[in-house]
Amino acid sequence: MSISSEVISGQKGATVNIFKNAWPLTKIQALFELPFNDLLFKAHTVHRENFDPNAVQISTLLSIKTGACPEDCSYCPQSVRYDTGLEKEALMEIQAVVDAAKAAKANGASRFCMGAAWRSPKDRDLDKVTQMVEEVKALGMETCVTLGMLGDSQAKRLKDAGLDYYNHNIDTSEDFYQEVITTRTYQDRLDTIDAVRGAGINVCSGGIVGMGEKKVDRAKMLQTLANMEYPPESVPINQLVQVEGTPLDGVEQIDSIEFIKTIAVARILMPTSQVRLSAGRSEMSDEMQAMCFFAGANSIFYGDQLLTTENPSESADHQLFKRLGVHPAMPS
Ligand code: SAM
Ligand code: DTB
Ligand code: SF4
Repeated sequence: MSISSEVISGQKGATVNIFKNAWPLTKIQALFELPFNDLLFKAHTVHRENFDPNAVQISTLLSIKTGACPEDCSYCPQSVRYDTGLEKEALMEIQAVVDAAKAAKANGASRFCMGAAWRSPKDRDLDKVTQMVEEVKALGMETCVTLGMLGDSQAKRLKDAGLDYYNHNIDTSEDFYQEVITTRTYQDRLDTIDAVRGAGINVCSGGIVGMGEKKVDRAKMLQTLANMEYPPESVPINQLVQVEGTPLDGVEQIDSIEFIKTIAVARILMPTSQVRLSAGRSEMSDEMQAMCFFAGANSIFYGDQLLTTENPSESADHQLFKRLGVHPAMPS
């Protein structure tokens, strides 16, 4: 069976796995073990079969509620448990969010992603967030929010407001997960993804590499994503941004070739998903990012800040796109 015949196009533009658990771990590990050039050739071929190889989707992030989060995610500067010197900020006013979205649109972003440092939103928080979604959507942008755990009725409210994507990462393998987060389970995350999918919202889910996980954890994380009944439409691959004060500050960094391989394997396993070269680009050279695009990454966060940490400047990204002959992808 060829790689691309393992999936077929399904309803709502999502891709349905016709064979659940289509990817056994051994096959994924075998991809990671391929010589680098063989793996990249395979990934790039799959990429070309499914996408314009020179188009990169552009999303801009805004932290709409910052810090003081009760969760203990060991990578995160926004957890109340770690002293990272971050100033907390209450949920932003709607107009300020709309103004930021307008500016992002004027700068070329097609999707606006709003992030809140919550374990899960309260229903009254959603009153405000649903209005933000409606108003940003009215600007002609795709909308994405990441608000923590979500129940079915909350997901439905966001869908009714017109939300296009919900970001909720599985972060790593189920095995390694408990070494990173103790305040919510892996199953909690999968349940939220099910609620989002059930409401008919596109799923954005990926993880973080470079947290001290083993190779097998990266393979298992991608296996979990690829073997979902509907793999996520958008798969952010974050390289850990080490932040002073967090437990993961100082952990051994991931080898850059391993990072590129992770992108390539994600592309092969999820041929029609957008694979986002997500956090960590400030620490990557242009050449490294170019290799990631060749390996199948076709989406980035654009704008000089992620949620609370640094991202490459807009002018650096303009230069990069120009050097590579890459152009922003049109919204689908
Ligand atoms: N609080 C919500 C939640 O965790 O679902 C939404 C915001 S949270 C900051 C979104 C994602 O950002 C996390 O799941 C994690 O994958 C990523 N993230 C957070 N801190 C990071 C860091 N230091 N480096 C890389 N990715 C990070
Ligand atoms: C995702 O996978 N990465 C983004 C977004 N989804 C919300 C967040 C990255 C956060 C990096 C640390 C920070 O800036 O606080
Ligand atoms: Fe809170 Fe999200 Fe950060 Fe975890 S990743 S501490 S849930 S803001």
